[in-house]
Amino acid sequence: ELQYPSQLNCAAELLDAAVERGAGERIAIVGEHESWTYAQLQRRVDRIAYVLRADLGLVTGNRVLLRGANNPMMAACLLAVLKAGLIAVPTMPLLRARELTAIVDKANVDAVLCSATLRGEIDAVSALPRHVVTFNDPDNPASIEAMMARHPVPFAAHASAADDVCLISFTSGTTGIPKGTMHFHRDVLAICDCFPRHTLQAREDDIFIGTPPLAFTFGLGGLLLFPMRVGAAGVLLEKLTPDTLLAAIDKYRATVCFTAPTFYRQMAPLAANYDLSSLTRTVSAGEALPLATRDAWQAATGLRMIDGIGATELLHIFISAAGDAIRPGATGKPVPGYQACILDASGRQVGPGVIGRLAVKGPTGCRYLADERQNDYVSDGWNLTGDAYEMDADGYFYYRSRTDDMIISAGYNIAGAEVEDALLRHEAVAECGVVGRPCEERGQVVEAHVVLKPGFDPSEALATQLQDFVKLQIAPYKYPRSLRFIDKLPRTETGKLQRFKLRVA
Ligand code: 3UK
Repeated sequence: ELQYPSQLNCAAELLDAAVERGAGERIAIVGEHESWTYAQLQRRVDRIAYVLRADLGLVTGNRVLLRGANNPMMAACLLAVLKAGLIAVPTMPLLRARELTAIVDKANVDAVLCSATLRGEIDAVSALPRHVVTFNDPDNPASIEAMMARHPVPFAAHASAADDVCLISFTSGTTGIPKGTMHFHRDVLAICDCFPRHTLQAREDDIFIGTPPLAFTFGLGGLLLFPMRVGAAGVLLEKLTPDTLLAAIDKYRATVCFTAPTFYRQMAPLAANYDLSSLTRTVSAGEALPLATRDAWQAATGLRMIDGIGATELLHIFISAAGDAIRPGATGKPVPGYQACILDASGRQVGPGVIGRLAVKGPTGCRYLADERQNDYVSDGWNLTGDAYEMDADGYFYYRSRTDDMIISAGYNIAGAEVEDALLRHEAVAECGVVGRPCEERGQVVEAHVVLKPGFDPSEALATQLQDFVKLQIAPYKYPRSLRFIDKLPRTETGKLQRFKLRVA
């Protein structure tokens, strides 16, 4: 059981506590153009907190929309919002005015802090709040940087309650309207005290790196909160590609990497071109990790991938395994602090070997902001993530599919992920997505959308070869009766395959 005092400000706990513990001169954040020690970060955060309170006149509980790529000022603004007792509403850099308008409206945003380069889309938002201020904009006299310079340090952290909301995180939403999820100050600390402590065993000398945006809780935890909790460093980089991430791991001697399975899949064949000897833990989340990808990454780097399932609703990873506890094919076991079980359609717990709905309970949980879907996600204190999972006799959890993506063909239940894994083992396949397409005769037919590696061209013969290849590896009834070649898979900004787009493609 995690215990926190009833009065708690998570930013003070992460930042001021680190400095008090003597981490002041250690590097907290590394950016493309600068790196800041904990003491430097603290001074910036304090000055920004004054700007928010004194210059913008924001009061406790006001909501501040944040918009920026992964860089040190974005991190400082986020921490300042929390430290000042305001509520952070981070938004994904690629969102357009229409989506931002929905968020401004739904979250009742009182102020916008926006990186100068992303200002354009904000100006197109209808019904903007009174304050829109830019950062990473030092030459502008109205920027945060200009206002900061006029304020002293220290800023005394706002005395928040442990269960005051401090973060509203919007789901990436593969379908439908984005949902805002509310999290407390104690939730922010709870995620730091679960996965990184028990599974990663994060240490002060770790250097965290990766791709997920800070506006995605995967990145917020992995690149900012987790390193700060132990006095380690987080590397924040904009616009990463598989090659530039590998180069950055090499350059900064990173020890812990966070990214999605696709990125590892693309990095594996390039890994030999870099010195990755500093890396000791690599975390894959956001989507199912195919065994083929786990194997390719391990063959290329010698590292056993740490798979972990997380969700915006639960803030971060709640099932995972590292080191000798890794069981290939399984996501892992509940992270200490969390419980998980599998439920059947009527909500009864099922035993090992039966596929059902994953249910999770722990120190964090789903609180939708004004959304009637709350009761679909939380039932009897258990969070229903919408994933079909299976447990084994040793308590390991195996991902099968999203509950609404299970393919039912001629009476058989088929998990698309299993077919994808089989296809990914073929030398010609770079990426693939397998979905159920409606069909008179079978209800649904298994359909594969395949992106080929450079040097391979689409043909009838190759399609047949891929179909036969699948039949050799898994039960033949699961093979994709329909197979299409495409140039690129549709993905969300968080790297998730948008299966609904494939079904109508
Ligand atoms: C899927 C996985 C299989 C799963 C997230 C780490 O992805 C995150 O949050 P989202 O709200 O999506 C949640 C859904 O994504 N998923 C995530 N990880 C895995 N499926 N294996 C995995 N390892 O459907 C889940 O319900 O975007 C991930 C940390 C924080 C996060 N917010």
